[in-house]
Amino acid sequence: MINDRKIAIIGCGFVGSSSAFAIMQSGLFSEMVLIDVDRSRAEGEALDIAHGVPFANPMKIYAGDYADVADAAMIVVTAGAAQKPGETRLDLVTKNVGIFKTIIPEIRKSGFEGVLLIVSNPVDVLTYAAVKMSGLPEGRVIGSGTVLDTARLRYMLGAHVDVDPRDVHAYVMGEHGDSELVAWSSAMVAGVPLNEFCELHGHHDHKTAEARIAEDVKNSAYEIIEKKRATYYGIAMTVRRICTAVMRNEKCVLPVSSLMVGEYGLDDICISMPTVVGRAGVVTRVPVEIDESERRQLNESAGALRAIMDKVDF
Ligand code: 6V0
Repeated sequence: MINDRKIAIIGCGFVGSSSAFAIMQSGLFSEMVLIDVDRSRAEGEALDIAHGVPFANPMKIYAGDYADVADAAMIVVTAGAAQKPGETRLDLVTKNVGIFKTIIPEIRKSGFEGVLLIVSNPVDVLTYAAVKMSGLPEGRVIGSGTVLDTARLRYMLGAHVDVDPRDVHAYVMGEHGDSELVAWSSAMVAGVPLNEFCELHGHHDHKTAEARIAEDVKNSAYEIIEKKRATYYGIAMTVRRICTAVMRNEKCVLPVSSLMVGEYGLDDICISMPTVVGRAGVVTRVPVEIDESERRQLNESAGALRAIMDKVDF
């Protein structure tokens, strides 16, 4: 039996604890279990966050283990090492797939039947690993994908044209990482094509602005990590947004990462594209129009992911 008021978070570092804090304030759940190999860390975070409950919504928050996740409606996985200086992406993948081999089978054994949200990096490869190891229907395993990158894009575009980012409709697609792309050809502000809107605001050099903004979006994480060692508030709000879409069956469009089944000619790979997200996880995908050059970039992005996945033993 699924308890619709319960969520579990696995991994209570910067990202897991910030996500727990954002979720506590959301009012979406009345029970939250925190799990970490460092039990004391999970206990400390649970206590600290619980002490904010009197200012928010009644909620039980505690450190637990895998026996506690069986009836959760959602599990968010943020466990894993972050990339260290000098470490290759492949080293990180191998390390974090190894960590997933200790986590996902435990989730499977518990009989969990809810929606599994993967946040740990490299998120596309780990979402694929979770699809393979969890035994859950593929639509119930989603990665946070490029939802955060898309938020960064909308924030920057909103500033560029002086409009509320919520009225900017533009997506980052592909890998959450260096090969991601912006679907500029479908970008709109309130139904007006982005370039036309820019013209109205005196911006005429579209190509230069697009290249600069796409680069700034891509480099956001590097810049934040360089300045404060980790990124966690933006991703915490991203986790809260995805949980809201699922638990309220919103059927809103978010570019989560999920298993492709022929979309844009892609198969057997987890990658981000605009997706209708609801109580069942992936409801349907939205194949937004992309032009020739964006399609080439998407294929290159999938190719870059495939090259890494081919070297990993799932
Ligand atoms: P962190 O602060 O080192 O926290 C990781 C936590 O995972 C620690 O508390 C560990 O004890 C715990 N952990 C490790 N192994 C296990 C295990 N087997 N079971 C349970 N817990 C375990 O890292 P941080 O929180 O900064 O980042 C976590 C992950 O999120 C990393 O892989 C990041 O790269 C990734 N991010 C993903 C983002 C996205 O957009 N998808 C954004 C930011 C970070």
